[in-house]
Amino acid sequence: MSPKHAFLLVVFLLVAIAILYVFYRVYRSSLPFAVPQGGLANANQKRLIFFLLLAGTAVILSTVSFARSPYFTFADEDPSEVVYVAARQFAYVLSREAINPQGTPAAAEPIQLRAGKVVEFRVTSLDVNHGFAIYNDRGHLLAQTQAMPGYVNRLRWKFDEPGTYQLLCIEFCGAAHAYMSASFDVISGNESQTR
Ligand SMILES: [Cu+2]
Repeated sequence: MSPKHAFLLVVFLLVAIAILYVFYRVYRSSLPFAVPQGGLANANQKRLIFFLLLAGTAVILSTVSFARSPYFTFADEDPSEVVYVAARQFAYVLSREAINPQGTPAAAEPIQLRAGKVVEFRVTSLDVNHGFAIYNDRGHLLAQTQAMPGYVNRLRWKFDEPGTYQLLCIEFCGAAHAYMSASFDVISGNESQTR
């Protein structure tokens, strides 16, 4: 068993034990009420400690996770390229020019980006909510945002490797949702850009 699988197994077992414990406590709480030793004051004190611990855990987890929020990724770097994205059932329109949601649907143009440069995607939807998820050629999700009608969500990303990247919809949007995809190329930062 690889270390990664062993780690997953341990996490799974810990979660399973936690779930069993919750079920056990729920079962116990259904038994006739017994006055705790030390009376109700003791129980209230336990409850207070429990909630203080819970609040402390929430503060620690929020502090750790908010600092890694993708909203702040490349926030202090100006994008060198902007790509406008309009999602609709069941395709993406990618364009270098702003897309007017009320206008005639723009034709998708092939997009070529440069590696090592910050690009900003301005993502909207022409109909319902869609996902806008960027995958590399190994099928790893790199970044994602929602495509929402009436809103423009900005997603900044820097591609480290040249290659073909795939866009997939990860928000269920209708019958052909599973086939909603598009792709764009990232070329090495040194090559001259052709459009
Ligand atoms: Cu979809």
